[in-house]
Amino acid sequence: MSSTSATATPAQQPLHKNELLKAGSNFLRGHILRDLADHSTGGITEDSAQLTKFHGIYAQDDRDLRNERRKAGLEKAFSFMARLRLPGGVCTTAQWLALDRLADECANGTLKLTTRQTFQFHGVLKANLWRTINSVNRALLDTIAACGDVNRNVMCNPNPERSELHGEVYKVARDISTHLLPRSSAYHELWVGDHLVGGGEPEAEPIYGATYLPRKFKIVVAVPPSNDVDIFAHDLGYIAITDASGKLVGFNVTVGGGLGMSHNQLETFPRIADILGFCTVEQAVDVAEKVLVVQRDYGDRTDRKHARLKYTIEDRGLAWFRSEVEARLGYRLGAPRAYQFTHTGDRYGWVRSHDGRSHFTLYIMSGRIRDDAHYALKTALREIALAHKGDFRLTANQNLIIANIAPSDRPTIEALLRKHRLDTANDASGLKLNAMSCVALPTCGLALAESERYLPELVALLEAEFEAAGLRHDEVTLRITGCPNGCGRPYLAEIGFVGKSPGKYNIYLGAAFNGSRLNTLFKANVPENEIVGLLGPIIRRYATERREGERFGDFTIRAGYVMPTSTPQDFHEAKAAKPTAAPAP
Ligand code: SRM
Ligand code: SF4
Repeated sequence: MSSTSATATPAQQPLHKNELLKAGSNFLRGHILRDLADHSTGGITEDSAQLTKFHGIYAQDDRDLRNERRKAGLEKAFSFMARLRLPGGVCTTAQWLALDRLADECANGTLKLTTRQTFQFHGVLKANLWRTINSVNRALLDTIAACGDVNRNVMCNPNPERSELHGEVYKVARDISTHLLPRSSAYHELWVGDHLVGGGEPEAEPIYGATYLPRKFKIVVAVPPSNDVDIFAHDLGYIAITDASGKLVGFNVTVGGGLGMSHNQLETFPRIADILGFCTVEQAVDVAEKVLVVQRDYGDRTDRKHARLKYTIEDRGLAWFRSEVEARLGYRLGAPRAYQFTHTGDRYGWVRSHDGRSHFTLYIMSGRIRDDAHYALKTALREIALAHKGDFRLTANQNLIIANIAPSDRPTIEALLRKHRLDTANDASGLKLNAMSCVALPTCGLALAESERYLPELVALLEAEFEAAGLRHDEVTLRITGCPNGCGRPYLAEIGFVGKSPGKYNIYLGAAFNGSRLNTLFKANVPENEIVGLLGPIIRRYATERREGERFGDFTIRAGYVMPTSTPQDFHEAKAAKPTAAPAP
């Protein structure tokens, strides 16, 4: 496969303006300080908005209020989103309580668990921004490099039931995250202390250089058989390989995954990562650095829509990429080892690890933690954090694990779960428990349609169809996003919805339940009120015609509703093979 923009030589094109901005920013300072001090507006300049991303901060506005404020001659209702760096999604109860308080005091009263195992605050006003970031740091957490053209939060399977193995892979995730942090002291200077750190001597970024990466860079660690981190969607991935005794011996390394695309722009496409080779545990950090450095040097800095590692590999080939990485490593990667993924979802409810500790995984729709009239989730989790002596783990599916509960403490946690009706939160349909959405409206500036706010209705509509077909407890992955950027990883869902315009979605079918195959466009531009009419008959046929153990995504391919994606272009065109034919027995 080759993308059309590969024919243009990046070297002949002018650099993207963000490259000049980064180069001239004095290692990510720019005019952020000046813009924060400007009380004449609730926003910041466009240049500062690009640079604050490297500090984990996004400038946003409330899109629900845009029209009304424009008519009233007011500036947009500006606020900020702040995203934490939380390798492996692990945090303490004290940290939870600090974030819970900050959400009320400085943000919109909610905490958002993301698809990449971390927290976001939404609705932080400019006047509260410094206090928010500073307080996060006082809780011994940070927001460094949570966004921007750098390595982002490193994900890792939370796997509490295999605590020893988790300890080993979690350490690798943390080590990679720490090693790839920007070295600029700008973050601490701006948000943590009130003076220059280290006397303001000239700085250097030994790994990144002054212009950092061409684009964002994402790393994950998966522990088979769970592919909860969706390893094939990320720039760089590590598949944990264990020996017969369950001890970690190394990783299969994956490269070149990524999901973002733009509607109808054939040169943009989601891509499943390739397996590059095998590395030992000791080599993992070095491999991360060298993979990142090759992308730093060869990634496209002229066109941000073509700047992710997936395009570098697509254009130049995996063999070329491997030789560049190995040349920098000074050794060859090993041959990939056998592994098997069975699912991408979380395992809900109670599990117990060998050390006798218990862990409770709780379904949280869209990862949004708030109190409303019917469900005081935020209060409940605060009470649990006050009583809990273990830790919390955020999952890559926007859910939460109350982890490491000692046998003697379990009755207390069980009582709190019961008191707040969280013990029944997991009694949902197989569809709901495997459903995810991105944020979209009103905070996301790129949303073309609703996502988080539409998910409850969408799930209820399709749940009714599955239930009527006798499939209430069947696990089927459903994901929706408000635009094609792919934040809820919709192209890896058996049923994917991608916002096209208000109230209209592209529907994608046919991804593998274990996250190893992308789905394909089934129908474009479907209005909300036509979704059930289109999917209902497929669900009913699945109930009666599926083979033993056949997953919904596999069935939609066998039954001819979609053909598997084999070229990037496939992704943009709906090509049903034989939509009405009965599948072969
Ligand atoms: Fe994302 C941009 C939210 C995971 C691909 N993403 C955004 C922004 C910051 C919008 C913007 O640029 O103005 C969204 C903020 C919305 C808001 O109000 O909070 C946003 N992305 C999210 C989160 C919060 C979705 C969620 O509901 O959980 C996820 C935060 C992850 C984190 O903690 O770091 C989130 N974003 C993802 C993922 C999934 C993943 O990484 O596992 C993807 C697809 C994988 C990938 O990167 O290819 C993803 N986000 C994008 C893209 C497209 C990138 C591309 O290569 O084309 C954008 C747009 C961009 O970067 O220009 C984007
Ligand atoms: Fe926003 Fe699009 Fe990401 Fe959803 S997928 S959060 S609409 S950028």
